[in-house]
Amino acid sequence: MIQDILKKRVMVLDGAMGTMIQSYNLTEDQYRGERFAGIERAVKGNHDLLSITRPDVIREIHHAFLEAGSDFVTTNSFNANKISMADYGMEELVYEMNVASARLAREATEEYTRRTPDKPRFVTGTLGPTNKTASLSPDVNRPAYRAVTFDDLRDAYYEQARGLAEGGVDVFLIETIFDTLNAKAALFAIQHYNAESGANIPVMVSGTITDASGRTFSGQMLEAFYNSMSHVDLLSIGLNCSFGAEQLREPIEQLSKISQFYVSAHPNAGLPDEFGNYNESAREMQAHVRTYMEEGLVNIIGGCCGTTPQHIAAIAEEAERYEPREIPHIERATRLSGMEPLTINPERNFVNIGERTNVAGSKKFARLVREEKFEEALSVARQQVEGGAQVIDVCMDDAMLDARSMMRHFLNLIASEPDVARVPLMIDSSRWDVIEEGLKSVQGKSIVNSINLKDGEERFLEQARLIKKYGAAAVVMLFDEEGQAVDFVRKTQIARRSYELLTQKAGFAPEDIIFDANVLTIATGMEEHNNYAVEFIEATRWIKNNLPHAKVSGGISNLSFSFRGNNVVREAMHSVFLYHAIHAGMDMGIVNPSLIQVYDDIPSDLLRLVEDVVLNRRKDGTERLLAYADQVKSSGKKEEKEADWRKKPLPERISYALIKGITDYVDQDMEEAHQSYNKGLEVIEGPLMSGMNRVGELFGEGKMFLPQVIKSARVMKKAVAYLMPYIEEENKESGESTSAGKILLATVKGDVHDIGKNIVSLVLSCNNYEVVDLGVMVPTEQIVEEVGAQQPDILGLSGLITPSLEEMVHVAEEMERAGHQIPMLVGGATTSKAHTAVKIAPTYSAPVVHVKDASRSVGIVDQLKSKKSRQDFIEKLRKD
Ligand code: THG
Repeated sequence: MIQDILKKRVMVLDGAMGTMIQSYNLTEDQYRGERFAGIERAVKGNHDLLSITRPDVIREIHHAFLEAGSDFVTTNSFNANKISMADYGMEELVYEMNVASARLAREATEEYTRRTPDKPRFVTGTLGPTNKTASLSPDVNRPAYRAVTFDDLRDAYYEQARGLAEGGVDVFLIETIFDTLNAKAALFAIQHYNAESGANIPVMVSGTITDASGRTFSGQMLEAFYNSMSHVDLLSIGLNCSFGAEQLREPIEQLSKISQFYVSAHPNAGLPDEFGNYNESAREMQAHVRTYMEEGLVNIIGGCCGTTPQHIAAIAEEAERYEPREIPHIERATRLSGMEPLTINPERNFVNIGERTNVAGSKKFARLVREEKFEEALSVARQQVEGGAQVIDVCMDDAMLDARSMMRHFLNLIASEPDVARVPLMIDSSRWDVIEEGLKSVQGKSIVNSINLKDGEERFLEQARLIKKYGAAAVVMLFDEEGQAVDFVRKTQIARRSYELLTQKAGFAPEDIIFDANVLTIATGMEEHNNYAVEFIEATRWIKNNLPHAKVSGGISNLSFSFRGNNVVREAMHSVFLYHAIHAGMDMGIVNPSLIQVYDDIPSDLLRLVEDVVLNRRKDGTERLLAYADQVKSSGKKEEKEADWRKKPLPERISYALIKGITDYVDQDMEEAHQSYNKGLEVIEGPLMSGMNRVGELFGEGKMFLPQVIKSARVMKKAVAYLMPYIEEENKESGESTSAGKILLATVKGDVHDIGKNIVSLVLSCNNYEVVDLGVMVPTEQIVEEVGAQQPDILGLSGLITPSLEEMVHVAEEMERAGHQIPMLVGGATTSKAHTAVKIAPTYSAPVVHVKDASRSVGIVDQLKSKKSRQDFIEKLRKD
């Protein structure tokens, strides 16, 4: 029914649940109701609980939005998952909350469907992002650490999906996605629920953009996000929250061009002001939404934060007036992603897959991993990408390693390395459990390497179905129950059989099948090996002509194993082989990208000899090539030339390393800096701070995105760690061994962000302040208590999201009530000078200072601590 309506008109989603609930100003007791009156923890702000304790409020909101013209009513279940509910100790109530929320929405829609039978209404069961992120580490020092795993998320979402479905939702909506891996876990859980229950509830997906770069919080570009989500036949894909309708228009337009699904948008009522309020009026928002409609960008429209029934009524007017978006014709292609999209289609050039991050294929990489030198191991990956790899093959199959946990560890590290993570990954293992571990660790659409028919059809199909469920493409090796296919006939037979099984029985998209036609070693001296390259090339041609949309790949370096040690000959062989295989239709190959020689650059005598061998043109080809090989000395590896940026002056190098997040040269550069600046602290306050300021500027302008900024913070941290012993020594010498003062820092309750706060902590520590960091999500009571116990000189509060503003006011009030008199600093993305002055400062009698960014913290703290300037500073602040 929904599909039918969507063909005819733009459908309307409702508006914000959260900000509507806030307008009721419910008290702690009202949140609790009778049932939870006696519980220990505070639950004010637990909106989802209201479906149980205050169904009247939720019902009223649903009715108001239905009255305004919503086709879809969204359940009050945004945080009703056991990960988010852990904050309130209410994990046990999750299922009940979801059933209750779905029932309330169901009752409301049924009532309105009865009233307006020509306009049936539908229930959208919302699944929020949870409060944890699976793709990023919350700890700058441990980039491979994750606060939540794919399995945790999958189980939590499954429980929620079951509750929503059993309560009667018509559609699932995975929304406000800031981390694609979280959303992939949700999609996995829903696919599982749908298959198991037979319910087949359609799925809407809606991402969110978190900064000026136009990327998701986990760093993905929009098309990359789309590619990561489109393995499921979605009802719609769209964007919500993040911006107002005006700012969301451009990304919606992008999505509208690439999406084969219906497109949805539910923007905020403008951007929040300095007080965290959304002020765009219904009429203003309507005008912006009209520009969507005029160009046919959307099929479903609604509102997010700050939108009221008036906004929805205004939007519904526009929805009625215009035609819906027409789904464009989207070319079939293999669409992969890392943080950036990668499309492989026939028009595209050959795709290089980097082979060096393979413990079985590189002695160096194997040693680095075994010795746990992960920074260097990551540099191998980075060099691959810099050398032109468009995908990276990662293999941890080694008897001495725990391949499974190493796969996870290394992929997690890659995820926090935006220069590497921009490309899709090829997860290479002969063990299924290792592959599955890999699939649970990547937000992008990757390639599984590999599956085959060696153990029969059942296992093959089972693995293929799982790969599809996780959302990946797959390399299919041409093996069957009888073994490896070496000749054209068997290769093509197995390819056809695999293709038919995958497309007809596993529901696999043909463009997600990548055949590996087995590149086998030639010129071994055994006659039966001589035609291997030709068999591969001919099989490639056949596959491309007979199995529509499937791709062909292979491991190129296998070809030349018999010339190990002679890279001149090996490279020439690879380049000749590729030249002919690509002509036959080969799409991609596992190679050492920085060692690919240009076909035209091969000396003509060598070229003829190599071509004789690869194309099997003469019987004595191998002998003749061997004779030639004896003459040329292996040039070994080409000199790795030091990158150009290393030649720049020191401050520029420091700035470059910070912006690019390169840790390789930090120690060396810091040593040099310490020698030329004489004092450790001056290095921090000079070139390091100015580099970090540049990072801040670029982030503000949308030219850097979050994962990159985290890497910069890591470089900063490493630099400071290197300078620390010097600074301590210097402080001893100058007799400044006593601390300059004690600062207590905390990210307030409800907020998990601490990158900025960590930098503040770092800078203050470096300036001889003793910093006590209480961490994130710190409840007000704990902050106030710790101030009493620790007796700090100054308290610093941090927060990134809008609700933190209110929480900070609460902290100030409680500080006042407890009679504390120390100055308070306020910082973080949504905090502002105006909000601090007008909302926080009046509730607290000691100075409250807004700190615009980390670099200002030392100056402000110094002034507050100095007897001389303190009075002037406070005076100026008051005036301001
Ligand atoms: N098909 C698929 N996957 C594959 C292969 C394939 N994965 C592994 C392998 N084959 C492709 N990768 C490599 C990696 C390195 C080398 C060959 C293939 C290689 N290594 C040097 C050697 O052995 O001489 C090692 C040199 C060193 O230690 O530095 O050649 O075919 N689907």
